Amino acid sequence: MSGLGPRYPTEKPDHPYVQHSFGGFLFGSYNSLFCAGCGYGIIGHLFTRVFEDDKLDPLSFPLIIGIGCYTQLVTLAHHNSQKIFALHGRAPAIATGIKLANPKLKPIIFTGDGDSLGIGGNHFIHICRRNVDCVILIFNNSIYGMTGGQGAPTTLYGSKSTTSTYKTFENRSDAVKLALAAGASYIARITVAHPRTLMKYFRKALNHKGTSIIEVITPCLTYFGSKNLDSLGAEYLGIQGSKMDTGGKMIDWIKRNSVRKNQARFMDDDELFNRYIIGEFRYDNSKPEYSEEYAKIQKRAMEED
Ligand SMILES: Cc1ncc(C[n+]2csc(CCOP(=O)(O)OP(=O)(O)O)c2C)c(N)n1
Ligand code: SF4
Repeated sequence: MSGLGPRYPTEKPDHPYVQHSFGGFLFGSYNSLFCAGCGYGIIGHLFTRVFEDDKLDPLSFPLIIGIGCYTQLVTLAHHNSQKIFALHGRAPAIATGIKLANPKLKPIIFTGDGDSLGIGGNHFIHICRRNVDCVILIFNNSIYGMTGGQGAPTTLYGSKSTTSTYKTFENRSDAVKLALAAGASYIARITVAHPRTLMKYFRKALNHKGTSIIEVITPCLTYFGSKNLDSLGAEYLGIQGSKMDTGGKMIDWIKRNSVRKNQARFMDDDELFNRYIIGEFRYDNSKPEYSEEYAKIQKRAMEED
């Protein structure tokens, strides 16, 4: 949302759901503030598509939105959905409160890699541990987009960012491994270059009781792509890369840099370094859910009185 990159033209939305959103209804158009080529528009489209196709009631799915470029996705959300902007990284605390206050609701969290794994890392761990019934969509663009392209916990080793002009030398956080260790019950990673699978995982998460984590790899061409080469992740091959300064180049790279979980089993650490392993990593519907367990204790306490 830099305002630096080229912008999408103003268009009338052809998507009925979007016409009931802030952007569509109020302005009669959806003039995205994302840079042209940003992956967030794709995610917004797929999100609204699932709601529309499955005729989901937006009232049942409050949106808790972290702080980052993706926050602007709120303008696509249906009028009837409750929308809460969280403090940076604190969306899990709000989702937990909503779930306890009204267990019929299913909170959906929009969060960035910086929001969930940087400043909100602690909250992320504990919502997974508690297995609170909610869906967490982590938009991983490998950078802090909104604040100008600083390195995030997910920035790939050897890549450049505004705060690592030579190279990033830190180890990156892996949202999937973190969620597995912390105890979330449905965990998957996919990219915007795999839209059908993304929708499939999202639907599965909406029907799952417990904490669902879906990490979505998405391009930030303005701050990540334009500083980095598409040979990133294939350094071991020694090839010369070219700058990823368009959405298309970034999506090509994301596709090439993703490895399906089943293929990854046959690859060594060098081959997997800096790559994104995609697929489903856990689906466990036997794990107790936090608000249900809380309700049992509440009932017991009321009976004893
Ligand atoms: C408490 C607090 N600290 C810092 C910030 C500044 N800040 C806003 S967005 C952001 C980075 C967001 O990065 P990410 O979650 O990866 O989302 P993106 O912008 O890349 O979509 C930061 C550091 C803030 N808003 N609040
Ligand atoms: S994530 Fe990057 S490409 Fe997308 S709107 Fe933000 S700065 Fe632009």
